[in-house]
Amino acid sequence: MPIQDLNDKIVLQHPQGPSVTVLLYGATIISWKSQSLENGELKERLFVSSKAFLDGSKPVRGGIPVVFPCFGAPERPEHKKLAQHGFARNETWKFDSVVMDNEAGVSVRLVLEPTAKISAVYEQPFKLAYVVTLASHQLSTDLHVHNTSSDKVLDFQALLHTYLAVPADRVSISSLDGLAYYDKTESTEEGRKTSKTEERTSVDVQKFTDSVYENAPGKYQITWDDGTLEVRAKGFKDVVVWNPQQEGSKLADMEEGGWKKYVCVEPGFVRGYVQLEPNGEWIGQQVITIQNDTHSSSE
Ligand code: TA6
Repeated sequence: MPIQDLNDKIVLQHPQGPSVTVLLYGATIISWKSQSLENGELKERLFVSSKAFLDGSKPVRGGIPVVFPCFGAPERPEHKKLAQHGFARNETWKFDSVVMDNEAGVSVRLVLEPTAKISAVYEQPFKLAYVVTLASHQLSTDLHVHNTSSDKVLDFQALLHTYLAVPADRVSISSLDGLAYYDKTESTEEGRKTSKTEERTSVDVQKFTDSVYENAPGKYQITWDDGTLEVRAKGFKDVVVWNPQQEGSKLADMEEGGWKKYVCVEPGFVRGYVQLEPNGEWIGQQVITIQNDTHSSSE
């Protein structure tokens, strides 16, 4: 059964064993399992806190939450009634169609259109489509934003808030050197808004990290002693690297020590806004590829 519609979630089953589970709530991917390149055993590649709410009562702490139409605290007048990171991650999407189902992979399309609840807080017309594609060692997630207005430009931000299941204290992310970024861990508003330049050839998250990189290369290597992942992005011109470390204990839905089990590498368009012309379509794509699985030398 390559695709199971379980009402509140969709399960994609690849013929060779990998799987993906997508909650209709927020179109949040809450599991991606693929075989270890070393021994073929299925491994969970995403982190979801054991204290995450999976009942639709609040955004999922983990997996791949979809951020739209604003990133972080709303700034624009048209977003002032929205929660942090917008509404896409806490609205229930519809399972629209099967896009692909063959030996190469499985792909489904979910859609979100204005409901009365959304229109009460967000007046712009829009249609979102989210295409999730599972291959043997790769997961692709494409966010399509349609401006369904015939006369108004749609300004928005978008981001895929991906929680990669890797050891936070041993992972490094490259190549971000030379990029301008904001450091949201700075204690003052001025500090948070001060643009810095990344000087490290590879970035670690051994301390509280919340960096918003601008005009990033769209190709990121995530490496640790047990493996390597590659993240490629198109349309998402920026990237956020986040791990709260001990600050994570302040998050009610973060399991004890959960911050040790992931790094968020989040392709997005979050520095400035996409200005989408009437009847236009914008696509942001993330492709995560497992490149290497090994046991650490210490084992
Ligand atoms: O993407 C990083 C970030 O903006 C952090 O500042 C932190 O707030 C994180 O998102 C989680 O946000 P959430 O609303 O899911 O608790």
